[in-house]
Amino acid sequence: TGTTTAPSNPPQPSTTLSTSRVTSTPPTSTTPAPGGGDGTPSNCPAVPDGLGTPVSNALNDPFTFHGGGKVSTKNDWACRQAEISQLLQKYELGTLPPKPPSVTASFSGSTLSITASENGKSISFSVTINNRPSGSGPHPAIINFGTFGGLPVPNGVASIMFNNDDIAQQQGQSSRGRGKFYDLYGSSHSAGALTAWAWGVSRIIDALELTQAQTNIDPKRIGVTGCSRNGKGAMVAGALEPRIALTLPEESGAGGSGCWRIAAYQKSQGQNVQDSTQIVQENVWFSPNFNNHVNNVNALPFDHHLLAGLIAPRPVYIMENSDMEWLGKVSTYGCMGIARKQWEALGALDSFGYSQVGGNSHCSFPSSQQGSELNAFIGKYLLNNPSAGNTNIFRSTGNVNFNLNSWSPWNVPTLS
Ligand code: MCU
Repeated sequence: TGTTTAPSNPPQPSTTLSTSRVTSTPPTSTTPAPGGGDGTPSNCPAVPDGLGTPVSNALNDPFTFHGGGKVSTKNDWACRQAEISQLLQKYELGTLPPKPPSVTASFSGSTLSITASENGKSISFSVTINNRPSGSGPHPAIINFGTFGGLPVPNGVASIMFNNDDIAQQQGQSSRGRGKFYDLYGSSHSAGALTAWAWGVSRIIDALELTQAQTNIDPKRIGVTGCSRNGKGAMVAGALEPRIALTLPEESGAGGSGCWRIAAYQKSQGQNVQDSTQIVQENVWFSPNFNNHVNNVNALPFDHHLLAGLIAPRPVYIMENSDMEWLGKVSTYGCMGIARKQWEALGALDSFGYSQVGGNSHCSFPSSQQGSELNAFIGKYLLNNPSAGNTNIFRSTGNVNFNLNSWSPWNVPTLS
């Protein structure tokens, strides 16, 4: 057993939803930018108030700032990611709190116990680390949300079992504000369950950083996965936590890898697709603030291609199911086909995979995605094997009829 206490927090850039400047001072440490993005932005343009110009029958331009300026460098991209994260938190996800002043952890048997304290309140939760590889290490691990589905994880990679419902419940409307996140931050905190779970993932990584000598798990090689509602959680965790090395959302559908505008368009054509108006009735995945926008998603300054873009250029492999439109056959294909252009702009197409197949029931992982796709991503990005296979993947076996270019009427720059 080892017990380690976090050193007192270095000053961190604010994650509040200030609309003045993302940050006006140069970075003071190598702490990753909170709220998404791989770099610490410097000299970012101010984010104007308001929703901006509506975008209809197309997805928002990733490469134009909310205030109208163009994104032309990788540093601009880090600024744009910080801006997109702010906008997503403000209008859809709710606020992601920064790391609490005290995070402590201990590891015993296979249980990693975590305590986070702030403002005189404390919460504790634990995760189980299964299949810890023997041998020198440190070894990579995949954080697995909840109980739906689950991926076949190859040898050499541990599985960290995360009971996300313990952090934020998802049992319909009555579970709003319930769970340990809300015990710490108050039941009327703006964060929806997806954001609360991402906060929990960040605390797991904090704990892995504190206990590496005991766990022999490498906090720099952590993947995250979950299926369906928990796939939405995996996607949001990968987007909001830049320490996630590999994001593996399984059948996340609407609210994950699907785009609101595409679903709204399909619904107008009479298709039975999950859309924004339905999803906020069904559950508490999003902030209550999102309710104000679900009837007019064209007004939003983002869609979920930009949520995915918070991951770029880090690696992501998105698995979807072509058998039911409800699960986002078209809305995820179109959304992620356009999201992919962000990895293209960054010269990182080897880090982007979208694979949609059918014939498997919801959340039962199909073997057709295992050998040459999932194993290639895990091999290359968690097991450090550069020859693990091709990871530049965009495919559907579902004969999807969707015009990616007409829905993305903007240029893709080469970001230097
Ligand atoms: C695909 O994820 C959800 C979906 O959004 C819901 O509408 C449906 O009820 O449940 C799916 C799920 O989480 O299945 C386990």
